Amino acid sequence: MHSMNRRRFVSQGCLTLAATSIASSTTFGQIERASMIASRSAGPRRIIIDTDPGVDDAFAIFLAITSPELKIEAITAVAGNVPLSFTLPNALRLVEIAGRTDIPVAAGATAPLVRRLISATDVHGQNGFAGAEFPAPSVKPVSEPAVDVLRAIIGRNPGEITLVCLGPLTNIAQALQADPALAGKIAQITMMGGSLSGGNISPAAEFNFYVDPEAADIVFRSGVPITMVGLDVTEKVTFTEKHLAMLEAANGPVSMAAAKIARQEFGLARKRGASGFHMHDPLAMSSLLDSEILRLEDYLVKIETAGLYSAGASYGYKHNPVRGSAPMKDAADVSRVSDAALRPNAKVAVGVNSDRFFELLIPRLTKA
Ligand SMILES: [Ca+2]
Repeated sequence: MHSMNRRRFVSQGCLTLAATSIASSTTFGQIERASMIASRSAGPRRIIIDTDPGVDDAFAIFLAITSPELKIEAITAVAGNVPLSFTLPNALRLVEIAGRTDIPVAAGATAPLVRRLISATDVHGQNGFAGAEFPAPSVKPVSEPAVDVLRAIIGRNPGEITLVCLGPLTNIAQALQADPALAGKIAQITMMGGSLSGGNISPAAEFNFYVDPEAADIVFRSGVPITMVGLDVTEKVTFTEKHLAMLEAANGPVSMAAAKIARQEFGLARKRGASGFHMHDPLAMSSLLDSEILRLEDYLVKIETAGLYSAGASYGYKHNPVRGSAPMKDAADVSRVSDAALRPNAKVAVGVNSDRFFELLIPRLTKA
């Protein structure tokens, strides 16, 4: 009996060893990850929010803070909608408003990996909150930069941490570049970004991918399981005056701050000729709270990094062949058509129940 147990133990040990060596020899390390995810402990899902607040980022962070299903391990700020000199204090303001100054907030990248920062002040105002003013935060960011915070928390908790990415993916790409083993330790990346149906800042590209296409490319090639919540669904979810009235009827600090930002954003929306504004980031966050809000489909997503007009475009392959652009006559490498089996790298949101989203969002924000 004893010896059988011992033999079983030894053979399991061999299996583990074999699985590990297979994992390290595959591109994506799926086997290693699968075993880690299976061992993810019960309780709230542990997340790090990477963000560029940002009007809709504020709503997403408030939704996360008011959701007991989530435990926010840290918030990392990045340049995007507005420069880091605004997104970092804005992230601090949001945790302070919500009474959650225990959440560490870290400063991330001030610029994309290789490009100049293009921001979105037409949507988010000069200050990121559509001009809504809040006092300077009294809390300070942690001294470690975002990349170190990401590496430390993920490294201490392999297979446990979900990254919720709400801005350009610069911080995440830098962390993956700094530590090649990191990808195998991230449980999942849920991101707002991309589109399979054209862009919003250019005809080709969604804003977050447009700002840092090289970072998006690194993330999509990392092998980390990705949920991509892009314009295909976020442009179908619009915050209107009706929703604002519900927030303004409540008087908690979170609902009042969200209403104040929304009230300002309606002013900018009218200038753009819109009657409301899209709930891009909170929709991505909501996918971790209610699996019925979004319909997801598997795709192999490729990011355009080379185009004169199309950098940051995201393309979803569903069938073989995975065909890129035709090669130039003088190109050394003419093998632009892959004959490898199509291997999906993302679940892409292709359908959305907008009512169900607001039935989640509004009650949570008005209770806080
Ligand atoms: Ca954002």
